[in-house]
Amino acid sequence: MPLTRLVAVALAATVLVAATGAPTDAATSAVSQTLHAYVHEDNSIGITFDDGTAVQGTIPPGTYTVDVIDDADIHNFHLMGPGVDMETDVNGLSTPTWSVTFQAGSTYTYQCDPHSDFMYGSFHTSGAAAPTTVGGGSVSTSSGTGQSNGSTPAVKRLTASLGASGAPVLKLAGKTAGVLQAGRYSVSVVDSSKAHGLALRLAGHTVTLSGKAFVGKRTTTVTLAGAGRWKLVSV
Ligand SMILES: [Cu+2]
Repeated sequence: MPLTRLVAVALAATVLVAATGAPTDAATSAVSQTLHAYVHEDNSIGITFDDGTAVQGTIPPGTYTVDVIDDADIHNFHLMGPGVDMETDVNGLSTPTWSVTFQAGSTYTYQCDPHSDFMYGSFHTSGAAAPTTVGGGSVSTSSGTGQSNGSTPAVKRLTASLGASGAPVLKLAGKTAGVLQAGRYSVSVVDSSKAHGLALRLAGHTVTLSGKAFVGKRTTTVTLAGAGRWKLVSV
């Protein structure tokens, strides 16, 4: 290959890299105090700044107004993370406006609860996280909270099973699960009941694992926003 041609190819490659790198740079300059969250009938879910740039990567902490459009009656929009737990109904359409405060040095996740295995996203906030405080009660937290920077949380494996008539059983690494840390979990679901589905529940948080009509095995990835004694319930 002649040298001039080689240079042209190299230049084209450089331009290509610059072009694909652009959205990330744009995201940092596009920050607006109002965010736009959406979930549509076509399984799309997301959150953007005023100019349509996706909210991803790292954004400034602080108080934001979130305008939500949930125009799907089989999906919902659920935004969660430290100090934030807001959701629309799965059944029904709504366009609420939320005021949320994102804490520094934290990770926030959004998802459609019934389809959290493929309809989700997350972003981080800049700055240092405040020391972890557990409000009231006798909640025991295991060691290690607040130590990790949260950039690459490991996915832990759970199994959740529901017999045709028995009680739901939740296991973490083969042992009956007690306190679960916040984070992402890959859950092997075995649902043998035609009448009930499975969900994980903790103090007002409900994460659906399988629907009432579902019978069989599936693997779903869920985000548990809070640490504590998550309970597997049939719903
Ligand atoms: Cu959905």
